[in-house]
Amino acid sequence: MIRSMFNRRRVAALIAASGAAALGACDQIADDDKVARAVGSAEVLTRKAQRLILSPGQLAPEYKESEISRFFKPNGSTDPDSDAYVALRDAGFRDWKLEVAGLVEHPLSLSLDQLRALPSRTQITRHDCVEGWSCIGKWKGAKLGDLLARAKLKPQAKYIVFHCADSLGDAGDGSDDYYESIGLADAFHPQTILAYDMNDAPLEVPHGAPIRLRVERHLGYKQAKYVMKLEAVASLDHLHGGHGGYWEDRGYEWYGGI
Ligand SMILES: Nc1nc2c(c(=O)[nH]1)N[C@H]1C(S)=C(S)[C@@H](COP(=O)(O)O)O[C@H]1N2
Ligand SMILES: [Mo]
Repeated sequence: MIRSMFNRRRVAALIAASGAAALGACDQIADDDKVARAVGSAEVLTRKAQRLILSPGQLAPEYKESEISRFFKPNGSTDPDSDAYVALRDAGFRDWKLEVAGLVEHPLSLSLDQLRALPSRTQITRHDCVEGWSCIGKWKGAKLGDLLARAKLKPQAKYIVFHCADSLGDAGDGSDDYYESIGLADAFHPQTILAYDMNDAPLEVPHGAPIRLRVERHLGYKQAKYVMKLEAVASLDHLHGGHGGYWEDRGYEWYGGI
């Protein structure tokens, strides 16, 4: 029963998931109607079903160099226009710092060079957007678990929040700023990285420069771009709409697992 629920959602969200066929370019994998139904599916059951089938440390599939998409579709924000971001970008992110704050013993402020000096991981994975396309890309970045171990989470910390430099509307009051969040199992998962390289080159602006999250067992909207600040929190209730992410506040599941 649980297995069939799991399969139904998986099939609806990711028509091509089991095939793992080589994708030369971004492939259309699901039509909008199926995606809409998947987004409305029972999140709690999905999460339980996934736990039964996937062990907590299970890796997302990784691909060969030859399977990397020739074109990786940029989506959502592709060119943040806030004065602060534009100034950082125009200076080649020399003055950019990642803040690590909230429920940590040692708040950090790390330059790109310092982030590059941390333990890293490189992985070729498939990005699945709920809009119905997938692309395969190669990512290199700092292992989030190692970084959090340095900052040392306080015992009350339950979630890591990713605050981004962009907003998707023009409210101008911060209410449409992009943000995301993950639980600690995902934060310490070996494939969870703050990626600064994509396909062996520094991450470009359309894909989230200078760093973006890769949390590989999750859908595209969890892969926060333009990450400026990490915040360890005990609850998501007080942030923006209270559902743990920009799209979650607009109806998507918090646990965008695949
Ligand atoms: N900061 C930020 N992160 C974001 C988004 C965004 O609009 N802003 N869009 C999300 C969505 S829906 C997808 S599919 C991916 C797109 O990543 P890409 O531009 O590298 O393809 O980024 C995700 N992360
Ligand atoms: Mo997406």
